[in-house]
Amino acid sequence: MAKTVALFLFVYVAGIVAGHGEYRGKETVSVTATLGMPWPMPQQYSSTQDLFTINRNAFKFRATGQSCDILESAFFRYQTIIFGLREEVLKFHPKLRAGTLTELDVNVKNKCDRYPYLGMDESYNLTIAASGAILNSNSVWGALRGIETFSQLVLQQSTDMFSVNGTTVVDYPRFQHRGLLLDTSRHFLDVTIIKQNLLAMSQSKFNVFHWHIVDDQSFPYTSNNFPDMSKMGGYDSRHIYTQDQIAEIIEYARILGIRVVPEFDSPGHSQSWGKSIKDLLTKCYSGSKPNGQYGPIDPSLESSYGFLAKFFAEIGKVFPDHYVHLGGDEVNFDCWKSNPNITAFMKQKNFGTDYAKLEEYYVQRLLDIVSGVNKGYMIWQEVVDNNAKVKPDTIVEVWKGGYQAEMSKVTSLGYKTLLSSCWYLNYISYGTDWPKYYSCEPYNFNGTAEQKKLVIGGETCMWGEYVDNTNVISRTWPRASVVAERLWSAQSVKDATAAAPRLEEHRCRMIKRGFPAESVNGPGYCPQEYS
Ligand code: CP6
Repeated sequence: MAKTVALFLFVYVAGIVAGHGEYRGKETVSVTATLGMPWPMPQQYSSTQDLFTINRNAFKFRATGQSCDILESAFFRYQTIIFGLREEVLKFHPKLRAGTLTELDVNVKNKCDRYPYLGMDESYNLTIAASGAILNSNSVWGALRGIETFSQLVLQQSTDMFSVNGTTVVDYPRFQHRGLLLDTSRHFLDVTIIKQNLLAMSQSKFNVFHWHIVDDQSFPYTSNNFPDMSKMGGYDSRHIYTQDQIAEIIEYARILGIRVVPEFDSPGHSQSWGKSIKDLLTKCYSGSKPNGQYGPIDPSLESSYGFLAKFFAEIGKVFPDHYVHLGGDEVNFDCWKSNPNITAFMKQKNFGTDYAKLEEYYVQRLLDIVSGVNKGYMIWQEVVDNNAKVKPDTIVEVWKGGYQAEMSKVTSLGYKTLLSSCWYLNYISYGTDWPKYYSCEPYNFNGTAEQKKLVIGGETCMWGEYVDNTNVISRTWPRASVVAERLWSAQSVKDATAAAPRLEEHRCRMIKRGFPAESVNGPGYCPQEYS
């Protein structure tokens, strides 16, 4: 089933990994796609030579266990994804026909949950044999993952005829949190683009959309309690998300089994908040006078916490996921240092000149506010680096370089940990860069088995400084899929040379399904180019 990989690829990829991936024009880099192989690789996967034909006019999905809107909509969606696409006629081998397939029985044991959540059961078993095609799962989430796998195994043979090989799959994710971050502050992203990205995520089995919705540059979140925040903090009146649009995105994600975790980053990265909320940001001083510049949120004023309590009470209601990301990264102390009121506050609190203590004080109060509205929180690593004592169920996201030492430290403190350091998709360079993402292993740090258990997954990040509606999908995909496989598949699935032909098929499949996924393996072509 697997096809050839040009010999040069290995040399080329090895060169890149070794850090000298310069252009050498004479090489023919070409990867031939596999046919009907899944991405990410299931935990156990085997296929036979038996070929079952499927007539698209006769095939249907059938719920033989629990069902609900999530499953019904998956049936509808995949009917189109598998059968409703442009024709692609492949070589057909009628002699190998082992029978016909007219349905996939989807047998969900437990009643559907309304929303996906951290630790949901995504396991499933899929069998395609002469006795029939059956997908078994405990939860509807497992059924979603299994139907996606099934859709990847089906190939088109002629206008109405499709085929699938005899297959046995036993599958479950290695990590329970498999996230992708998009930043809608540096550039606004349209609702349609966010939805398209969510659909792409579901097809690589990602389950968390980390929505870095606001930052210094703009505040596109339309608040019910503080409507001026987007009026004055948004780029303009069209580059904002209404409450209806936010609900639409959360609903679209729910149907795909994807959690939406919003990030409201503070006390740094919050310049746009200050456009509307009076006295929220610290006034920076030159000498004895405010100089018109603003710094992080002012931790010395009670009014700041009054605002935060009201704001996060709303966020707690608008976003159904248990977790909110509270940021806490890259807090610059210079402005705090310049402000005499802050100096007086530091003195009163006995912080000396340790501004990390001031930051810790702020974060502590923010965390108390957010747990007060019954939410769990995620934070960037700096919060822990600055010694803030956070709730035991806090999730710490490691993003800086030298992640091994940080993972050791954070897990030794007993916190659940996410890795993102090595999966920054915003970095781009000439050539094939995905093996670098593929080779990053979350367990690759010094720690006990107990510590390793605290690693609940990771996130790949597409920061928004240099992406907008025109290029975010193509720059994110299929590079993000590489991280999806690291987070879903067995630890032993790590050979980039072996993965390349399957990734090539995955990218071509994305193109066939309408995503402008960029070329990642060098010269070649897809049977169905995007147009
Ligand atoms: N914005 C915020 C960013 C980044 C972070 N936080 C960032 C830092 C370095 C790189 C990319 C993004 N743009 N709020 C760090 C978590 Cl390379």
